[in-house]
Amino acid sequence: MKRILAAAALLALLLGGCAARGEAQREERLIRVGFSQVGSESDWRMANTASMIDALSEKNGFELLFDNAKQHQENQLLAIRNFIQQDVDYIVLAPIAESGWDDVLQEAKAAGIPVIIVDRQIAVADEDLYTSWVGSDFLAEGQRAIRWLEQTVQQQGRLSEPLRILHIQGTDGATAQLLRTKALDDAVRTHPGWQIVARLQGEYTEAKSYELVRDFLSTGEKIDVIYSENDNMSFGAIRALDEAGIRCGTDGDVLLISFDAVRQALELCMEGKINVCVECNPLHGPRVAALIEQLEAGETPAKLTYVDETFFSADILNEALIQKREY
Ligand code: GYE
Repeated sequence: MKRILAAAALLALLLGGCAARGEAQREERLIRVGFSQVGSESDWRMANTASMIDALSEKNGFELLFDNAKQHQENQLLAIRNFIQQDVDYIVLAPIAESGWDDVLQEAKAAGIPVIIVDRQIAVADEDLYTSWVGSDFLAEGQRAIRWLEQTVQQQGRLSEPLRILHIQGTDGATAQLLRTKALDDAVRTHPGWQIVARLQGEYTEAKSYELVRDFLSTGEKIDVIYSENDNMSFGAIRALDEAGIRCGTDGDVLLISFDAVRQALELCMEGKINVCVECNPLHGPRVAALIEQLEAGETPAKLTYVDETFFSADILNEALIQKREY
């Protein structure tokens, strides 16, 4: 009996060993990707994370090591160093801000690991420190918002009248912040009546924006426009405005301009609470997967790839259109 048990155990061990080797072989064929994500500060970011996880899945031939940096650059640096130590095949970085990457990307380069940047851009002395970038044209987004504002105030016959603008900014030094801000600054320079009454550092979150807008409104200062650099900060602003009894949107006293065009913002736009949603597309997962496939095939992908985007206002929105969108 003992001998039979021992033989069975040996067989199980052998079979187990074979299965483990089989799995290892299968896994060896997976492309190992370390992805350092900024955080989970917004609906846009959640949609971006979902898209990356979905595209870089095992069924698509990838093993994804995902790290959420919770909006801290130090965490991103740690994550990248960890990926280097684990000798991944590719590092994908969604950088919180543009600067501060030279050293860690030198280390990735020395380890021979290609780096792909997604969403915001990086400012490095040596452009060879990354292979490719894919994301949005944030300046064009800002300019789209400004064109909408110019046309709207022109239709209202007040293009050359004073316009008091409350500016809610995203994370300092992020490309999306720098360029959406640049578009507004450029416009303020060319419209003598336009004035930025305050700049609030909303960090792309609803909570921060709500607090700052609430405190700002308590000063009693009047505003005509809110230029909010993402939808979640717009949600916070709407809450603060509601509490202060100030109406925004198509029938209100304050024009609300928002960036991203996530589903909840489009609903609010259709209801007339947000005047315009400037689209920012977060669905970069398949784009990053395609870049990796290109590199695997020995091709050289474009250094910079910009995605196509548009904007939405209440007149063109309907429920069917909103439901058809992926985020
Ligand atoms: O607008 C915001 C997110 O970098 C485009 O980051 C991205 C921005 C997006 O948190 O919602």
